[in-house]
Amino acid sequence: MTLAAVTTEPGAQQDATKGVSEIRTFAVDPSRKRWTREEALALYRAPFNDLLFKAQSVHRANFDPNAVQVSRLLSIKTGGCAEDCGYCSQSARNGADLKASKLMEVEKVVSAARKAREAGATRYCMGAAWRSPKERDMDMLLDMVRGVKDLGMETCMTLGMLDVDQAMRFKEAGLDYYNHNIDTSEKHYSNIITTRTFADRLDTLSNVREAGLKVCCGGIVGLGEGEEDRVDMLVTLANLPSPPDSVPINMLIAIPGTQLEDAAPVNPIDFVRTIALARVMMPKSHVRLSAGRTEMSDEMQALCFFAGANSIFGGEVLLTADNPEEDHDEALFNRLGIRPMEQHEL
Ligand code: SAM
Ligand code: DTB
Ligand code: SF4
Repeated sequence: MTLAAVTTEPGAQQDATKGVSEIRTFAVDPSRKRWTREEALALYRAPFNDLLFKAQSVHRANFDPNAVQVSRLLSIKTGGCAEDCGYCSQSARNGADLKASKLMEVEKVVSAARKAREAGATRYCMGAAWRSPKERDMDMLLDMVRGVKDLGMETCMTLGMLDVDQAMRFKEAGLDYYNHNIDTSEKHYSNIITTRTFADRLDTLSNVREAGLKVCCGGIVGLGEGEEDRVDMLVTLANLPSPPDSVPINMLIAIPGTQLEDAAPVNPIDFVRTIALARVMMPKSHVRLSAGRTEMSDEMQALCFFAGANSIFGGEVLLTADNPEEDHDEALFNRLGIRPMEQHEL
């Protein structure tokens, strides 16, 4: 039995550190639908209008269709990462033109968060180019969480792999979300990353959930995957013991010097189908239209919102790559009659 098969069992998730015989159980909603690959693939391949109608109907049953949550990202430690993710500018193992920097000071992080709050962001996501955080950095990281939380914002971190103890310490400091993406299907994973496994990713997700943190987990479209891989990735996410609270769907930003610099561009209709499928399969999650918006037309983004995306990253940089200008996003929201979600609505 593969790990993905184990994790699709209701209420059970394998803990790779304990072996197959010891299974951690979680409280799960027994009425929750379990997705098969066949059902999900049939939806992905349905006539576009049928898929979008379904996605918009599910969206309206669960959310205000005209409100979009805005998160803001900050790279608190950039570049020099030991992992070999084939898409990432920050891996020390690729040839991307990027200056590495050390961990930012706490005060600078908190003052950047304050500015983001003034610009309308409700969630602040701090990212570090690490395989996992080191003990020597924990005190500063915990202070960052406390400082941003004190501003009244939701806090999110993405720092690589965490053990349960680290996850619990973040929870105690006031961390709301932990972002840790599975990125693609289990089958395609080793074509993109070799320094860790899909099972490692699931293990951190389980540790994060066990600590009571909310999970932000999604992936990337455009890694040379087939439609089955996109669907399998969403089946894994939807069948987790609880679906992720936030599901970021990134479109690959092909960065010169990385393994995927020449990856074929993603067909916009296929990207919208992926968003729609995520919305139908994870009706109560925030689906985030994440990286890659600078390459999307306004019309494509509008279709993504119609398909059920209800979160974006605001601000003119993501971690290292460009994001649309804030004026452009404001004008797009106005033209579409979309309003930024307020803190109390989250
Ligand atoms: N190092 C941590 C980790 O890998 O979990 C946190 C930061 S990492 C940059 C966060 C996520 O950003 C990745 O999992 C991936 O999904 C996304 N990402 C990174 N580079 C990207 C790119 N060039 N295009 C699209 N998404 C990207
Ligand atoms: C996610 O899924 N996308 C964000 C966030 N989670 C951490 C990161 C996107 C990074 C895009 C490439 C860059 O800025 O280097
Ligand atoms: Fe490192 Fe994260 Fe980039 Fe992978 S995605 S190279 S782990 S920063």
